[in-house]
Amino acid sequence: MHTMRIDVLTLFPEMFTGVLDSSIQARAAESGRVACHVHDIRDWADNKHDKVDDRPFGGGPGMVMMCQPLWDAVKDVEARDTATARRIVLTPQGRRLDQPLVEELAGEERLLLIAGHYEGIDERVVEELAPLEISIGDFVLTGGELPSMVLIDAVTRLQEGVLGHEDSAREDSFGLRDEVPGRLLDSPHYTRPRTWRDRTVPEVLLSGDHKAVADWRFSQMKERTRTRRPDLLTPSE
Ligand code: 9D3
Repeated sequence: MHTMRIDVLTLFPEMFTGVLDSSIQARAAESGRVACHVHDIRDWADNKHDKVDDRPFGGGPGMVMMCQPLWDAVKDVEARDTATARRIVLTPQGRRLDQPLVEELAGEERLLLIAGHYEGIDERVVEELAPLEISIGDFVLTGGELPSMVLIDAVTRLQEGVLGHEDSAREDSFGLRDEVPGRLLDSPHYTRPRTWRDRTVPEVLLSGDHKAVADWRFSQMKERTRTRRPDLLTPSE
């Protein structure tokens, strides 16, 4: 049995408690498939005030994360396990996270996630670490902590034995289907009662005809993708 090790370096480790204790992460930890370790970069500050950030050269608002604490933290934490870590910095300047990238990272033995905060990280330590830089989308957050948790959640659910039924990881709304290029959104879902506020469940779902149900769902997937996310049907590369 394999275990994926994830180390997170952050200035706000308390943000991760709760998220890592709940649902999928807790099950992954219990099953031994994923081991998550969160570290406070401040523990590696070598100055008497535990300073980890400073004012930007050239002026401007905000603070910049200093090279030394982060570099020392990476070196120490990496040495805690013999497996080589895939280094990742969560940054607005990074490659956009999508399911193919999640699947690639889910196959790694070990990840080292670095959550930036404040205006950013001193570029020299980023260059020295040569990490994969990842963004979760074109909107402004206050730091890389939530993006780190998003990435942890996405890769954890792909580890074998983490989900209840093995199919749901691969067969979800972004699962690959043939016939249509790219990926498809999910079809609508219904449960009891059969009528609610005069709204009835589509007849085909009550028919017991599994082929008809599968055909209906697939046509719904294609139609909803066409109207809501036509970009998914147009491979851009
Ligand atoms: C308003 C501050 N901006 C100055 C023009 C730059 C900026 C610095 C730091 C914007 C955001 C952040 C903090 N965000 C992240 O570290 C981050 C992030 C994000 O904001 N959106 C999507 N993905 C990510 S991954 C890391």
